[in-house]
Amino acid sequence: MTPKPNAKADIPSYDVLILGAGFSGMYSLIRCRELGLRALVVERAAEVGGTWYWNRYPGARCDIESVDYSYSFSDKLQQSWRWSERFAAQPEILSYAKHVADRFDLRRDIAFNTSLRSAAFDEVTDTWNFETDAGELYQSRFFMMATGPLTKMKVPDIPGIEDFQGQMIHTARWPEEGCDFTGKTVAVLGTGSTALQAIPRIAQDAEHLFVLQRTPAFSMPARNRPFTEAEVAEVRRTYGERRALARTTESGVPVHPPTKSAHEMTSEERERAFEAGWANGGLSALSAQYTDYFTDAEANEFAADFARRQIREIVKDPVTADALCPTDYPIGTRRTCVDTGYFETYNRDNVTLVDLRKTPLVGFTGSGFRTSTESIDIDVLVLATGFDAITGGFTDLDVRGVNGSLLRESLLRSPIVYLGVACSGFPNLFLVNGPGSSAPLSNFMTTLEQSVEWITDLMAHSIAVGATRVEATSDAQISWADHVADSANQTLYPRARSWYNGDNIEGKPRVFLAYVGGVGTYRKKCEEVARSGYIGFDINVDASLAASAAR
Ligand code: NA7
Repeated sequence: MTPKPNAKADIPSYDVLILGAGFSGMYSLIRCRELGLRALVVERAAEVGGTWYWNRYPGARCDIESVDYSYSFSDKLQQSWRWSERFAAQPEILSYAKHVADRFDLRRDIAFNTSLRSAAFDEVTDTWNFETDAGELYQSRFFMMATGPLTKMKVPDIPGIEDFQGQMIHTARWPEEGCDFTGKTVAVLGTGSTALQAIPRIAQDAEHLFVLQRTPAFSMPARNRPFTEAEVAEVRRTYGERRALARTTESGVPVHPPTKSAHEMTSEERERAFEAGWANGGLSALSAQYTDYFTDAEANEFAADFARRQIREIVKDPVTADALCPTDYPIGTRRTCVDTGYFETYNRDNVTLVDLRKTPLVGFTGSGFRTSTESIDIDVLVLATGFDAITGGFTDLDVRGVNGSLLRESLLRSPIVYLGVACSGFPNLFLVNGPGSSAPLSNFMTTLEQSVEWITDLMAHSIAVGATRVEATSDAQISWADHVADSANQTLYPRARSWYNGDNIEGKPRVFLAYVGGVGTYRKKCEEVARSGYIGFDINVDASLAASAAR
């Protein structure tokens, strides 16, 4: 397409421009089509899949059960897709995304290999104007940022890192052809969810693996296994009920919540519950056992103590086991990991844990890394250092709203947007599962469907009433941010340094970025706002459009 900067009439124009062809963006396109809205998706990758396109490091897999980490909007789709395992690996999830793209013929409305450089709201025409890196121009009435919470990778600023002459790979940009570790000395920097999945796999092939750990992680065993035909049949039979329940729970998975406090259980009862949870595995192996896991320090410590005992039982070397035991934050307040054989990996002769709290990382050299006590040569450095989470996908791009104000600056001042979807000063812009939504603490597939449906309903409503401009009020945004903060402060979450609080990115304000009220409560609050005629939004009706919409 030839850009024609001065010929606005020739600029391709849409009702909605959707940024990102991950699961949120794909469903946004499907919903827009259903509502008769002309939509274009802009995607920097060559394929659909979003986070599952980029994060193809060894061991990458979902830590929500696959039958629940999938779209629920089409019964035909969920009845026809067969997940092979309890927790699907990245290639299978990417195949699923491609299958959805084929089945719903999505690619014809997706501009792949296209990066937006800027988006600017035109206050005269109430439209968004876009420019891509290649200089192409687009315009649209609405702009949906479906950029995902784990998009902008974090590359740590560590002295000498740019001097390292070996191979350096960030897990979120794994080479498509893979990486052969045979005969190589490898260092993995980081021990979050990503590293815990990758480390056991890398250790199998590497000559030697050094794990550079600053903060140890709590991790639950996945107990992953293939699905039997009987299980598949049962899930298909009960899919409707599973999905309905998932939409009402705190975490967006179909599990009935616990009813008892930890203090209403004897220590034997708690131990039995933990043992059963640990044997079954999965993210909520311990957290699902009682009601006050995230709110009561003593109740939380019961579970933390159990998890630490499991580490000490698995890891043979007591010094290593000790270093792997988290002690300075409540369990669950940093994202709990789910692993397959992570702690067992430290019993291998070719794996060394480098405890950066005891021997801090001084920096990198041309040939390896240096701590306060030693220098080690390595061939490959794997950065499993995470993301500028939740806000990074929204602040990366130059987005200008009313009076040319920058979204990046607005989110730096006050990161929580109204209902997690709309930011005052940025009319007709919607953030799918943005800061202040329940998404980061939940099954993302459940929350993205809710978010996309709610946003597209609001767009359809504004078109129906003849509005050209929809904008969250500043008062509504502030009061939602207060509610999000009050809710977080009633839990243990703020006690940990974590990406939930923006702690992992220098200069980011310390604000709890997710709504802890849970998926079901969040959904109800959003529904109430819609029922009220979208209280908290200014919806400017153009009289002539209203008349034509009514005809
Ligand atoms: P995380 O969970 O943010 O983990 C990043 C890891 O990298 C964590 O252990 C960090 O240690 C470590 N890190 C980052 N920077 C440094 C520096 N400068 N020095 C030493 N160590 C560092 O990212 P993941 O990709 O594992 O997981 C993200 C989400 O993806 C996950 O929660 C799931 O929802 C899926 P730190 O904690 O800062 O001490």
